Amino acid sequence: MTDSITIALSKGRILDETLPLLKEAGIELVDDVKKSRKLVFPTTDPAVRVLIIRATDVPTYVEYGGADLGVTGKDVLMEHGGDGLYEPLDLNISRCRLMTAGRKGEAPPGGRIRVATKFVNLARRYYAAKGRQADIIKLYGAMELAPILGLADEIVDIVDTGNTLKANGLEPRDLIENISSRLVVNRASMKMKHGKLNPIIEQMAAAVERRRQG
Ligand code: PRT
Ligand code: MG
Repeated sequence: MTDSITIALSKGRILDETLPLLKEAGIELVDDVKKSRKLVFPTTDPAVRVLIIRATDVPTYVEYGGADLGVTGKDVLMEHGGDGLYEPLDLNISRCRLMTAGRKGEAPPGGRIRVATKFVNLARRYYAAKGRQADIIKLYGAMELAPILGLADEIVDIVDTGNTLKANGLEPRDLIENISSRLVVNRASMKMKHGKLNPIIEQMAAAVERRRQG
């Protein structure tokens, strides 16, 4: 079906900001996602359906063609590696910073450093690029606990207001990357379904631009 489109959206905080952008591109979900347990949603465009999945699964679905388009955070894309994906549009939503953080008032250790994070690939690349020897410890959540309990010297995590770090006796150290959500496109779909995808991408870009103008 070269003219039907599947869009993979991240559930959670990105979703609320993504749906209005899609609506401005003429794609509106028929059901109330908040009240439904469905994973696949029809839209007002019979040729377009939407998957609502974990943010970390979005690049995988788009890479393997399970979805033609996807929306997820730049942090997730950096961790995934971006293989097989085009990234044509910065949606300028769900902005935050990817940072290192450690115990308040303490300098990072001089030699080998222990780092807890869910972004293991990204962290490995980051410390290697800085010439630091790092042991990366994979956690799936509550990274802020690790330095306090002596599990790690540093964490790599998302920071927005900084309140979560502060509430756990930590402080931000280095900025790794400014993060926002991105539109990603499967490479084969970009060629095969260009006629259907291009207007969606252009209309989403226009919606982002209108917001930038305020
Ligand atoms: O929760 P789940 O494991 O299913 O997935 P997820 O955690 O990836 O989803 P979600 O919805 O929590 O976040 C999805 C995306 O939102 C991330 O990949 C980022 O691109 C983006 N984003 C924007 C954020 C934040 N802001 C944010 N503040 N993601 C997480 N946070 C968390 C952060 O992890 C930390 O615990 O908020 C806390 C820090 O906030 P402050 O304001 O206290 O600094
Ligand atoms: Mg979360």
